[in-house]
Amino acid sequence: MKVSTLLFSISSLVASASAAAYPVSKATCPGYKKASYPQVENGVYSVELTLAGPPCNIYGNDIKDLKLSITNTKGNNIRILIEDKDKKQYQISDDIVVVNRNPKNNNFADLEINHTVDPKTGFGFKITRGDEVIFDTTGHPLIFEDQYLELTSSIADNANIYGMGESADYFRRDSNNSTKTLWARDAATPLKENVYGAHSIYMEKRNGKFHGAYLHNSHGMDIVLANNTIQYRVLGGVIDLNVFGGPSAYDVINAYTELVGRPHPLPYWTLGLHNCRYGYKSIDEVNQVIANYSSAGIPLETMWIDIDYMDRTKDFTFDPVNFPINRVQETLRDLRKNKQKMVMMTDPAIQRNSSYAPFARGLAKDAFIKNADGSLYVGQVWPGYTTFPDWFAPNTEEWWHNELDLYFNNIDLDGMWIDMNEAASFCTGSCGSGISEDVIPPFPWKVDPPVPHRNISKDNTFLVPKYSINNPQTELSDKGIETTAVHANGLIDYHVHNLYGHMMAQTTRKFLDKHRPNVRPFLLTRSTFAGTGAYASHWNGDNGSDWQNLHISIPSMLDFGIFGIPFVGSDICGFFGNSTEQLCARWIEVGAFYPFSRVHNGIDSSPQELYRWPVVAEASRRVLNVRYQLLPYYYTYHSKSTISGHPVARPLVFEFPQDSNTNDIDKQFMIGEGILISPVVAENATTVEAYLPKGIWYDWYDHKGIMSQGRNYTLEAPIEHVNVHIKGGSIISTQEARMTVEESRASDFTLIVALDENSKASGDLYLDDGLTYNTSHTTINFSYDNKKLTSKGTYNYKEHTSICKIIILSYIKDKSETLVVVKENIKLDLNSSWSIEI
Ligand SMILES: *[C@@H]1O[C@H](CO)[C@@H](O)[C@H](O)[C@H]1NC(C)=O
Ligand SMILES: *[C@@H]1O[C@H](CO)[C@@H](O)[C@H](O)[C@H]1NC(C)=O
Ligand SMILES: *[C@@H]1O[C@H](CO)[C@@H](O)[C@H](O)[C@H]1NC(C)=O
Ligand SMILES: *[C@@H]1O[C@H](CO)[C@@H](O)[C@H](O)[C@H]1NC(C)=O
Ligand SMILES: *[C@@H]1O[C@H](CO)[C@@H](O)[C@H](O)[C@H]1NC(C)=O
Ligand SMILES: *[C@@H]1O[C@H](CO)[C@@H](O)[C@H](O)[C@H]1NC(C)=O
Ligand SMILES: *[C@@H]1O[C@H](CO)[C@@H](O)[C@H](O)[C@H]1NC(C)=O
Ligand SMILES: *[C@@H]1O[C@H](CO)[C@@H](O)[C@H](O)[C@H]1NC(C)=O
Ligand SMILES: *[C@@H]1O[C@H](CO)[C@@H](O)[C@H](O)[C@H]1NC(C)=O
Ligand SMILES: *[C@@H]1O[C@H](CO)[C@@H](O)[C@H](O)[C@H]1NC(C)=O
Ligand SMILES: *[C@@H]1O[C@H](CO)[C@@H](O)[C@H](O)[C@H]1NC(C)=O
Ligand SMILES: CC(=O)N[C@H]1CO[C@H](CO)[C@@H](O)[C@@H]1O
Repeated sequence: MKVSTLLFSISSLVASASAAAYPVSKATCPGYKKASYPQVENGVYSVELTLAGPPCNIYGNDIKDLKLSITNTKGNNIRILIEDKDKKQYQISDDIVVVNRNPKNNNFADLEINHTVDPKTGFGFKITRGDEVIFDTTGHPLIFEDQYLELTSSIADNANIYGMGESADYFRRDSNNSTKTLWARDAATPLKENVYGAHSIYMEKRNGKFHGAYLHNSHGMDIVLANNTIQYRVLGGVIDLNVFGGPSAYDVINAYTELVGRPHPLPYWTLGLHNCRYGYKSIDEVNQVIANYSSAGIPLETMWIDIDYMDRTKDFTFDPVNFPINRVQETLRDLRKNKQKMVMMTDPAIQRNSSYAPFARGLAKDAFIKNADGSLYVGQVWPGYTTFPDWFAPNTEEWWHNELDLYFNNIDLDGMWIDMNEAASFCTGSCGSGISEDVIPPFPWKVDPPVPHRNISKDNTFLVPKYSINNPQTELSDKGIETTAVHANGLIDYHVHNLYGHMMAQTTRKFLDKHRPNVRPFLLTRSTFAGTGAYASHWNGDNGSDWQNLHISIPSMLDFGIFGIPFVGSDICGFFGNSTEQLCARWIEVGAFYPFSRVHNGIDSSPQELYRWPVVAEASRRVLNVRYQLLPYYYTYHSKSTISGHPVARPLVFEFPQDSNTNDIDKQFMIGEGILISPVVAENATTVEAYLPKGIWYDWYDHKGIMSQGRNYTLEAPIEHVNVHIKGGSIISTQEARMTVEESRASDFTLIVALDENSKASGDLYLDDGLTYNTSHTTINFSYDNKKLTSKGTYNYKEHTSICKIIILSYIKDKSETLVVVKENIKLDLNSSWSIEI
């Protein structure tokens, strides 16, 4: 949601200053040498390392004695753990990120690791896949200090690098000169900078093959791409590096999500269209929006309410005048009657106010973050001076679950939205400490710009670390909980800042699982970390209503496919600023294909619900018609993601890795393997340059085929139209587009059989009740060959609908035209195998 825009101009000035602090003379760093005989125990190779010369102490104190452990997990995933021998450095515990160290599924690439000690640079290691070296630290001294780690590996010339974030950036990262900073931050998606989440996984494509690496570390870090290297500069902890051999992009993501957690299963209804805005003035306005979507014939599945419903923005309360609880309950009941849903927002910050029961109960349970002297840490968020739940404290879960239980007794929502969990705070430090509770904060709370900025002692290296990551704020603590704030176990926030949103999501999902046992919850979170996909989904935060953001929304979505959070999307039509009719039309033409498709808007922006402009309404009806027909297809890919992590929205380079023309493409994307979207993301354009990889591509609407050798095509794209193609060789399962997901799901199926050059096609369909965890399910593989359509599968779910139409598309090369055969008035069963001649 929101952010203080005021802070921007100030902070960007500071950014350049901190970047200039590097490089320093690393030449003095001695590296490490072996200090013991290697041991192999339970398949883990280990050896002690010791500093190979006098310490260099660049950004901290060199740690003399280390232990190296290498686990080669079935040839595909090598884990290299370099920790301090005394184990004093912070390591993420396995219950926070539930790592699976015993992978089952990954046995694709044969990785090998060799390590050496160079007389000049000391210990280094090399990981090879066959003849290829894919990770190589030799020649670059390892630096291991209490507050600074540095690990460097070589990358190819002009390397194809993807991943690392969260950051609004072009999909292929600039490998010659760029820095990805990992420090969760409440910022309005400034280009290339660090924002809400922290994901260190990157992937590199070389010669058509992918590999990747994930550094399991929660500290702030820069990952620098320059001089043919990738360099990790980390503010603490240990090196726990996991290298994945691929060789496909999906193999890497499979191995990564197997390690940190697979995406959670989704309730089917979440695939419908969502609408939200910050700034709805009353429940009456919300009701009007719901009605106006309906009368415009635009399917609205889920109505959202931002913090507006709260009483002076306090969690778990209702504004008695504008959002009285009984009226909100009534809206929920009405939505349910129409098979629609409702989601509302909850923030972590709790108003410090003894008369406010959630605070009083949290205090009694000792559930909040503290200052070093044991007093409460008090920052500022929407309701004024606030405390923050400490997810490390032993009673916090019980307290939070109780508050949620009381809240759900009032309003039994279909899903939850947790925001501001970086965790954002508008003032720097515990600014409410020492201020009496009787001081009534102004409402709505205005952000205090940090000018003049407070003076802090540079001697406290947890406030001002000697290595300054490229976080564009004056202090690391700006806009968030102070790095020296203390968690229950005595840990300061410096070490675990990036885990806050992840832990909140984990604890919140646990409640939702208890609240409706066996029903898959829906939870949306702003801040994420490695493995958050197992608990929650994500939207890309507070973007702007402009053309650049429309474009960047595509790579931002694709990044989260790598991060193991495939259910993702950006605010359709943009959050900050005023959208225009043209921009909003083009945006829904992209956004209708985001896995998570939600219109959202900022409080100061003019309204942009999809019915507001005639052109947008028409574009929405057309494109949502495509989306809703494709719901079974989307759902099938989401179900696959829970098993293999494979993303739903895919970059062309993952699907066509041998075709180097696809390396940079991030204005087009695929849904699954069979649907290509080529939208307009430029103002005033009425055509689009679309790259069609080698093969046959059928236009979604008129079925016209193109046989491409792999080149750009100029396609017509009038304002209400988005180009969608079906890849030859695919069988796409569709149902009818209706006003709700439930109605669509109950309609007849149509199979679109799009033949390739050999007149063959295949595709999958996954079916279950769309709601519970332990539902029985059916998986069907359709294939077409030699004029015969075959359905084979495992049928455990009793499906009540049937296939009532088949459309066969075949491109006739000699005539350069498409032959369309439609078979109607049929009824083919989805509960058993069959085969028919067509
Ligand atoms: C790596 O070490 C293995 C033995 O563990 C050896 O067979 C292989 O040749 C070495 N590879 C390289 C590239 O040095
Ligand atoms: C990388 O940057 C260097 C220095 O700025 C430049 O000389 C070189 O041409 C660049 N390489 C690529 C592939 O852009
Ligand atoms: C690298 O990028 C930074 C920040 O964008 C820029 O200031 C610098 O000039 C670039 N360096 C080279 C060698 O291109
Ligand atoms: C890359 O190498 C150049 C020349 O040695 C150096 O000035 C620059 O700082 C290096 N960049 C990084 C990020 O190490
Ligand atoms: C809903 O539509 C009605 C009728 O066009 C209009 O008067 C009202 O302002 C609209 N309200 C909202 C919130 O869109
Ligand atoms: C403190 O909480 C009580 C109970 O919710 C509320 O009536 C009061 O307005 C709150 N105080 C402030 C300063 O917001
Ligand atoms: C910071 O220190 C400077 C010089 O010591 C002083 O002039 C200034 O008022 C201080 N600022 C704050 C916010 O305390
Ligand atoms: C699983 O579903 C069945 C009904 O199909 C139900 O009886 C059972 O309690 C469910 N199990 C769990 C763990 O919820
Ligand atoms: C957006 O439009 C509103 C009127 O609806 C206007 O008050 C506001 O200034 C506009 N904002 C921008 C950023 O142009
Ligand atoms: C789009 O057209 C409008 C109206 O003619 C014009 O003002 C605007 O500059 C054009 N934008 C671009 C990017 O060409
Ligand atoms: C296709 O067009 C884009 C720009 O519209 C261009 O960047 C790209 O190089 C073109 N691809 C090919 C293969 O010509
Ligand atoms: C990538 C990008 O364009 N980000 C923009 C998102 O919107 C905010 C507010 O308009 C801008 O400040 C960012 O630059």
